[in-house]
Amino acid sequence: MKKLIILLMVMSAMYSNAQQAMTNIPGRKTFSLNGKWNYIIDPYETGYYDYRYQPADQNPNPTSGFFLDQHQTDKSQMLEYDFDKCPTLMVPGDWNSQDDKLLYYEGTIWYRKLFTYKKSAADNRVFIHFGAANYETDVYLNGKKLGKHIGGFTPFDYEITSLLKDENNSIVVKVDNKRKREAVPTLNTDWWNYGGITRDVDVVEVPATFIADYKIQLKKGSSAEISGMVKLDGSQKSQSVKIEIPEIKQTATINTNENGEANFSISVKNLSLWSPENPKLYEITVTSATDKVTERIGFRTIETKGTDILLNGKSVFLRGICIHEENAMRGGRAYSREDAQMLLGWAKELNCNYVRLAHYPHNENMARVADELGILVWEENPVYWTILWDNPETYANAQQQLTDEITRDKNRASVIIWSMANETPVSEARTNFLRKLAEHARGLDDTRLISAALEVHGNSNPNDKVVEDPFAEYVDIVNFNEYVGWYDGLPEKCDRINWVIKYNKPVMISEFGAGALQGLHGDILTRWTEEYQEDLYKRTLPMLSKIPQFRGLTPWILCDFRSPKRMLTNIQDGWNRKGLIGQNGTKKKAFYVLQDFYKQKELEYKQVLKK
Ligand code: GCB
Repeated sequence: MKKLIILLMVMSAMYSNAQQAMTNIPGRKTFSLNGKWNYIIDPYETGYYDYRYQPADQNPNPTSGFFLDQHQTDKSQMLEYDFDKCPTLMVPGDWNSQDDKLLYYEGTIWYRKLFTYKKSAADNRVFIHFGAANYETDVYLNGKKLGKHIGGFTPFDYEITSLLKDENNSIVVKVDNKRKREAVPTLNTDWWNYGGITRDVDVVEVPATFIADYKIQLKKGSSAEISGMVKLDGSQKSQSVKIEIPEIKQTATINTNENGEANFSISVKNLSLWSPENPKLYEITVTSATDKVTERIGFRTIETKGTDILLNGKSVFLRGICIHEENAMRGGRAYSREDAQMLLGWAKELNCNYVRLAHYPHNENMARVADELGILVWEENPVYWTILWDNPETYANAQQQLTDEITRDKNRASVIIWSMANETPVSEARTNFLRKLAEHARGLDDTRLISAALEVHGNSNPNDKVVEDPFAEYVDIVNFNEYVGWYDGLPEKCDRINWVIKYNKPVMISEFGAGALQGLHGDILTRWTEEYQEDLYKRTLPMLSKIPQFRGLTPWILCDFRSPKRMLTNIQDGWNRKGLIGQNGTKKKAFYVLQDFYKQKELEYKQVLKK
């Protein structure tokens, strides 16, 4: 066992020789490296391996490798690349939607950006922070390797204080989005494998000892005590740190230990609790002798009791929708505040109080905008379908991605559920893998709920639908995906379904849906028409309402999204058409069916709140 733990520690270190990314980047002094970066498409990884296929960056004195960003200095020198002459890609942004020839590209691309940055104080420290890059990223500054990061959807940063020059710094980033069997996610997904530096890149300047991380949340089970921790990074680890909530005149003063860490607790009275009806955020400041950060944080409680989900102590029905991290209008990965406002704005229009961010951690703007708009959020680890359950490296990778997601978003009131996985096939190895992940998540954050999108099975009665996945024992909310009427019969089958779900837990439906090409019309039995999809929604909602523990749903999905698995000509053309909103932003008929259902549920909830 001990050996296994050491192995896992070594492996998770491998996945992140970037240190744990610092929290609250928007609250710090940053200099954006977004914009145009020169790029080289390198399918053979010529810029990385020499002709004997040895990695150039493993050589202590490398003479070749694109990361050196060389220029010819005398005529004897032979160079076969020149970043200065290369075209550019926009960062943030996936490469697939920026150049036709990259639409299907899976492999390595080198990015290079030149920048000048002057520190504002001599002993300050400087980091480079990436919101995310998909999937494997090697980062170099001025020819020196900063590290490698694995995982396409989580932030990472590297300290660059000692490598930074007064001017003309060259940052070179090798991004490789080749799919791999042992990776998380694995080879097979129903979404586009967008490559590139898909999120913001910032230079971040902090004091020599800085506030690297903090958790400030209501203590589990309490609405009168805010508790959490603060963590400093730097040489002056033992300091007095103040956590203040000026609006309610509350302060805690604590002393960090020799590791720079301290826990705290503040009693609070008459806190205005965050909820979709009242998305109240308080300004919080954390001040040490050397650093100060500010952030707006909301406070709410979330728990389950029997078959109910209690938000601030009252039973809530989660009116949700699934969302992929794509801007349907522009095509390609979503990344900005504006993208988040558009997607979550549509969810609001549907009368949602909740969204499922599928199938991987979305960019940080989503949870921040959800905090402001009052939308509850499910965040998901990219453990999807059939990953290698028995491979310790795969486990370490999944655990690292989950850790980074929780680290980033643990102060968001909107986030109420950490999801471990989507539609994974039942086996002992799978259940052990997910159970360990769930225990890990609870260890990092006991204030939120754990779930996973499970599958539904049949029995000898053709109309019975059974939920019996053994992982359901370990979750707080049982969620499952079902496609009666699409992959399973015609919509009229919904009228005959019996549910066999024996858990004394809240039950939610994490997916159902049908494909429809926006603008294609016909009768309700003609697949791909808006009428078929509309009829499926009309029959599914009463079918689900028969489940006694039914406490919410997230139909699949808000918008059509790109998927290389969807090849039906003139209908799919590389898009999964289960969106309630089409590729051009136009709503399909089913949108309004769900909107009406949610309006009714919202009215019922307002009655609950009055009690
Ligand atoms: C599912 C998956 C989702 C797919 C969807 C579909 O069950 O969880 O990733 O995109 O079905 O459209 O088939």
